[in-house]
Amino acid sequence: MADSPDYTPPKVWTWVKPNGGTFASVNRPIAGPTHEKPLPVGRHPLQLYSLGTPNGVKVTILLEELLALGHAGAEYDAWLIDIGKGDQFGSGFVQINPNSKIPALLDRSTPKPIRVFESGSILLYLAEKFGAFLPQDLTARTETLSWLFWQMGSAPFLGGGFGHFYAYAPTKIEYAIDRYAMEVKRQLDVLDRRLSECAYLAGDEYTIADMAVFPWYGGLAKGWSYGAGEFLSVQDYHHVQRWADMLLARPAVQRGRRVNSNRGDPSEQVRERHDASDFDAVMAQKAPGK
Ligand SMILES: N[C@@H](CCC(=O)N[C@@H](CS)C(=O)NCC(=O)O)C(=O)O
Repeated sequence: MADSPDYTPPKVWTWVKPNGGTFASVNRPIAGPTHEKPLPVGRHPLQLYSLGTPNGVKVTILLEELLALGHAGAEYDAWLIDIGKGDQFGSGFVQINPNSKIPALLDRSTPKPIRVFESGSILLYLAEKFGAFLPQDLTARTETLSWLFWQMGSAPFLGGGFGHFYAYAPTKIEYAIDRYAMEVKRQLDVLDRRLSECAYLAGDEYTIADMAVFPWYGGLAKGWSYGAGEFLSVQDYHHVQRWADMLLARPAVQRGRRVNSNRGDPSEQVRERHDASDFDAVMAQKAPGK
């Protein structure tokens, strides 16, 4: 791979494998499955194929919140898709998400199972299916969807831009890190100003917009993402901090963050979730003397 200062792009780009950096082994310029692999199916109506990344956690937070509200129909099986090992390119997964990215959902409660991909689309689908966390009032509903779509449009600059060049790229490129640090700080300021006006992003009500934004920007504010808390002075975004603490205190958010997690403290990881007791099973392993 050429060093960036001396790099002149060729007339036609060709795929040179590997190009270095984290995820280089799974990245490729073509879509479609790489291997035959049917997906497992559990007993619940909702089958979630995901991983405990910010995009995955959005959905497990919503499912746990729905269950906490008493929506028994939101019971789900959560299967771990290991994107580092290329599970997203298995034939069964690609049938559910042709874009080969987690999360993907299959709703088997309908006469013909419905597939849903793109985390924002999954949040909207579930919120509408259960009539929860999406206000009915047109102004509040529209504000919710505006922040939901804001997240979907903004986070690639945080993850694919800042996170990639700050933490994962094989070389530190000042231009790229500067460009994306500037944008991410601007985004944090957008959130901070909004959250200085109201408790939640859409107003007084906790909605799917908060659930979408929290794993990305709440995580960044709490210093979980890319080891970049100090670099981005995240403690200065006081309203984002207040909001992130409020969400973190919710038991459903705490549970949602643990589902399909394969990183960090093993006793916090609920790699697959098929029943509420799966949380207790992991906690039991953590009990003193065990
Ligand atoms: N816009 C998509 C993005 C999903 C996404 O980027 N997922 C990542 C993990 S957070 C993934 O599956 N990456 C695997 C790959 O790129 O091969 C969504 O919100 O659902």
